[in-house]
Amino acid sequence: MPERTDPGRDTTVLVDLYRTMARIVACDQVLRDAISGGQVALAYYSPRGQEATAAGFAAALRPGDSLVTTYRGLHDQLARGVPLKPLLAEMLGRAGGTGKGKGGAMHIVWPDVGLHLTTGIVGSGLPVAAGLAWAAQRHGAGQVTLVSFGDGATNIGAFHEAANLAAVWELPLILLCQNNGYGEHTPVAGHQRIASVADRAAAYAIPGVTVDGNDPTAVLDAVTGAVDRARAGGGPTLVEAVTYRLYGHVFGDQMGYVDPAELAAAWQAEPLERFRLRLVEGGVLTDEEALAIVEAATAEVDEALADVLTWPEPGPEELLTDVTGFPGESP
Ligand SMILES: Cc1ncc(C[n+]2csc(CCOP(=O)(O)OP(=O)(O)O)c2C)c(N)n1
Ligand SMILES: [Mg+2]
Repeated sequence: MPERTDPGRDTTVLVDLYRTMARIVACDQVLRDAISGGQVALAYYSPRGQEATAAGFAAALRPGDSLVTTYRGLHDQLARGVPLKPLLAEMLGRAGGTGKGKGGAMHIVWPDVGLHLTTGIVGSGLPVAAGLAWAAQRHGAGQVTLVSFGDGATNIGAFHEAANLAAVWELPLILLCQNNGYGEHTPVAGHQRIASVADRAAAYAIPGVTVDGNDPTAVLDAVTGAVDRARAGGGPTLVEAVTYRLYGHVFGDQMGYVDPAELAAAWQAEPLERFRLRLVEGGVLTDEEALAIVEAATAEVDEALADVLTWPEPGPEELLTDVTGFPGESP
């Protein structure tokens, strides 16, 4: 048995991180296959490559904490524990979805696990997250809010307003930037001049840390530090998880604007296989155990998708329910 490469780390935590990442990768694969095969149709923003970041931050949160994420949020939602079938059903517009199939993939909400907002408007989740953090601060039960967003979102005014207010009011907010190298088709160096997103924290006199977003334990440790600080009343932290968007911006993106050598290097270092090797070489998992985790994840997602595809779409009676602002509708 080789020497453990993660001495002092709870093996259960490591295996859970791997299981979470494997589930995200399986779900992403099954969905992309289903889109390619014409079984489903949706605008899909793959989080593949960013699974370690989601697994890491989710392991640092506890029940009662809040999460706000984006259209590229499947990994965040799965890691936080949104149930798979209602999640897939919402993405595919089925009545059994998290929003009765009326929100779609960009609007996943599941309050049971504290997921209060998924939004397609870049940067707009940040002020809402600051509001959730303010509510938690007033409530006084030690809950924190984590808001997940991209590198491009840090150029949006709403990011700066939220960071400033969170800093001034010392809100229990973790600003988690998943820096995946691009905003749509623009590399980071083409949309901001600073060397690192974490440098933005200095403008608000809050801590800013940069971590390897492809290493789940590095993310877990960094976010745990930020969460502890927030729970103790120390205010917000900006955590920049440096990662990579392996399938481009949206499904069908040919990625012609990406240097092929850069993409090949990113695939060479992709997070799931990198973590698997670390766990196997470190004696935490055998090859067979790691494979069994991946196979179980794929089987679970295959079954879930097949089932959800038989679920009905919302009927016309749903058109005017849960909707506000229609003329003639009673308040
Ligand atoms: C306010 C706003 N402006 C522009 C867009 C179009 N848009 C959609 S995704 C995106 C890129 C955002 O990049 P980033 O924040 O890095 O997130 P990523 O897609 O890389 O996860 C843009 C500009 C939008 N949805 N909302
Ligand atoms: Mg980005």
